[in-house]
Amino acid sequence: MVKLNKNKFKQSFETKMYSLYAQSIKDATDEQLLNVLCSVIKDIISKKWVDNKLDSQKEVYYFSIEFLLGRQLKSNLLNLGIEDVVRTGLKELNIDLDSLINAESDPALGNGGLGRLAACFLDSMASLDISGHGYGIRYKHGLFEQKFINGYQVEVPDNWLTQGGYVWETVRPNKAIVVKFEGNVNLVDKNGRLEVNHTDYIPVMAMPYDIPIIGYRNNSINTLRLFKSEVLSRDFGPLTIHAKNSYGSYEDALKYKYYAEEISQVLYPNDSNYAGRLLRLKQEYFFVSAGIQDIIRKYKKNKLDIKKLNEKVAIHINDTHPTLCIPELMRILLDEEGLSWDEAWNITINTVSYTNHTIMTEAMERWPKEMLKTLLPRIYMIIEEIDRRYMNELEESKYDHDKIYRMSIIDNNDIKMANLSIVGSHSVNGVAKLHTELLKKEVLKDFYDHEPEKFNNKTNGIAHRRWLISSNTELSDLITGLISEDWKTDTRKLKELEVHRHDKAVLEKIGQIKYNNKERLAKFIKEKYDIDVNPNSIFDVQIKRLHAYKRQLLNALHILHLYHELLENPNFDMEPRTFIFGAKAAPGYYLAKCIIKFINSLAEKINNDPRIDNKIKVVFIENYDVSKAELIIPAADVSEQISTTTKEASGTGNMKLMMNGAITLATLDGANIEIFDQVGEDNIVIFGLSANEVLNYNKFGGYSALDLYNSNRVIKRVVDDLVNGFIPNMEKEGRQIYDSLITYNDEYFVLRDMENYIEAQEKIDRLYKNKEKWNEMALINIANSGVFSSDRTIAEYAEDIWFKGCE
Ligand code: NBG
Repeated sequence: MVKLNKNKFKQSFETKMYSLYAQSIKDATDEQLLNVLCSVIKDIISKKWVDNKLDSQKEVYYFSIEFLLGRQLKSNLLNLGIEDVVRTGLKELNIDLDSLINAESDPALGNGGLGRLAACFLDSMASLDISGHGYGIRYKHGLFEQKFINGYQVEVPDNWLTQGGYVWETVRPNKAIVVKFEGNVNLVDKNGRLEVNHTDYIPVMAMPYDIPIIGYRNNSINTLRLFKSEVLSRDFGPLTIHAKNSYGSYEDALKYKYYAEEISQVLYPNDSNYAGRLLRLKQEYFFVSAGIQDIIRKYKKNKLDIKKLNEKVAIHINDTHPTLCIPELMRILLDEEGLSWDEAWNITINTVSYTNHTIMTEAMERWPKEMLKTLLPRIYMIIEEIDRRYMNELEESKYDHDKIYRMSIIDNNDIKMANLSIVGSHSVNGVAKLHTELLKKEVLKDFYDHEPEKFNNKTNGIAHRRWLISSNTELSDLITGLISEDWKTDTRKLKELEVHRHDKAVLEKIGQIKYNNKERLAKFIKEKYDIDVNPNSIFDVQIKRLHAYKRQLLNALHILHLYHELLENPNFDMEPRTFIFGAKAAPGYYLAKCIIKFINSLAEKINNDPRIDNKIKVVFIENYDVSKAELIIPAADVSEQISTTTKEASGTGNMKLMMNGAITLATLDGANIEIFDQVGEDNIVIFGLSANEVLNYNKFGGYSALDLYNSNRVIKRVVDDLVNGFIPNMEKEGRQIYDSLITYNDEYFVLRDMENYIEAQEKIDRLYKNKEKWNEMALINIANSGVFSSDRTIAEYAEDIWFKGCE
């Protein structure tokens, strides 16, 4: 906890305003005020940030191609424990802290769960006093900004660096690193030692931008280091001599500039299939090479023995995007440190660990051999050698040919990154129990059978500081009032709330807080979209990326069904509902974009139909991002987690919503199963196919969407509406969705789960009618959400993976 004197703070603020902008506070814009405030806070923490760097404990480096940070000001103030002083200090200077909080840009350097998880992990590592740092890319443009025009998603470039920089970052030119692409590699025998000559390569400079990651009231500050790609500066002198053509002509120089700067231009708006090919591969090697070189440089500066690297350093790869960490570390140990293959390999395996985040085959990265060979000639050689040795090992195990081929790292065409990750690391984990079981028994079965000890589960978690303490202050304060402050550092203590489950006053208070949060969201919706929503209606929320397997379509078809019921019978008994969606579709994912258009058209029709007396409202929140999530989640009554069973590796939105007292409506998929285990069947609503049923359909077939359509009146009615003009302005999109369901026998079994889902929704309706009972369910959910704090997850990673065997 930092001590901050109010008057001193005010003084520093004023002085900083003059030194940065040479003007007085009263003439400053919000952006300038924000900059000044962040700069004052950076001054306060700067010494600790440096001190922390001299830490002697083992260091963890978390490599991730995405970090979806969200705004930092509020959470930094919370973690430092100075929000109150800053708020009052600013007030005395006539400045409103909340306006500054909202003026901060929301760095969207990630697509969804995977990137947000990385951000929660950074928060937890700092808060648990683990010296754990992130490496990633400082994309000039993060995830696109989503706009709806006539109900269609339109993508606009994200410009989070509007003022030329980000308020929390510090650039460190003295720590810049050169990353080499392309060129020729020659191996020369130098007195029995192999010397590697890499010539004619293209050097790109990785410029580090550091963001402080502040632990919760523990004086610990870690670093997220993001690299920006730049041309090599003259200061690196001799290296340019090796560079291709030395970029003599003006035209060549421009080409080179483009080549270098393009790498960190834009985040790929896709988390489930790999796109952008060559440029994406460049991005991956760029940040991996810079990060690994950085680690080794720091390690050697401390005069430590390179052969003991794994005792002091843990490298974690977040999905396969940073898998090149493995051959890159090998390259440095072999070519630069002169270790033997076996020594280098041992160190590498013992240093690196890997998390898998999906079983969707389309998301399993593969790189064409030729592409990788041309772009990264030395790395390719090393991967070839890893593969050759691994194949020899497998041959000895007498596995059959097919199995060996499946397990190979390089096949006829491609390099399989998941295989390389498994072979080159000492730990492989899934992100929820079911997901890990599926990895072991299905997707990665060959590897599990071969080396079962490598595999383990680490169920995801969320930073409860951001997702409860900071974004739902009223609820957080109520909890503290009931069970004391200890839950903030040990979320298992939330369980103590359960003694209040029959306390009417407490339940009422929970209901009241939910209502207040709903009112706040309703106000936002009114201001933004001019839609009136009733805070007394059920706020039914589905917020996540738009993907067929997540089945926003199932939700939408159910809304359509309810609408029909109301039209047929105006006295149809139902609690008023507000269906809230937030989702971006990858720009090239046509079906997902059709579903967005469908939901928007449906919303347009329903919201403007006086016949249903405002019983249903549908709101699609534009440009869903971390800040919107912080507004929506505290206001949710129902949390829609309705993916096709087996497809959602874990989910983390499900945990955030539960922790804020929403009731989960779910299939038994991903971490929903663990939520079910925590709260028990009375406090969650479950429906749909089981994992085995889905696996059986996948293996043996037998699913017919057409049969369901023909035999079920309710299904037929809503499916027909996709193409019969009932919902205007979506002819093409409706047809596309119809085909995906019927013509192509939908692989996500939307129609198969439809009836069951309708029943589950009816149950929600019944449950909500009894407010006291509903609030009790909310309380049970909050009380049992403690295990989903990312502090628990990170403690497990630390104990079982990163610090295993350390004293
Ligand atoms: C996502 C899964 C989610 C999971 C997050 C974080 C990818 C590739 N995977 O279910 O779909 O919660 O990872 O683990 O983005």
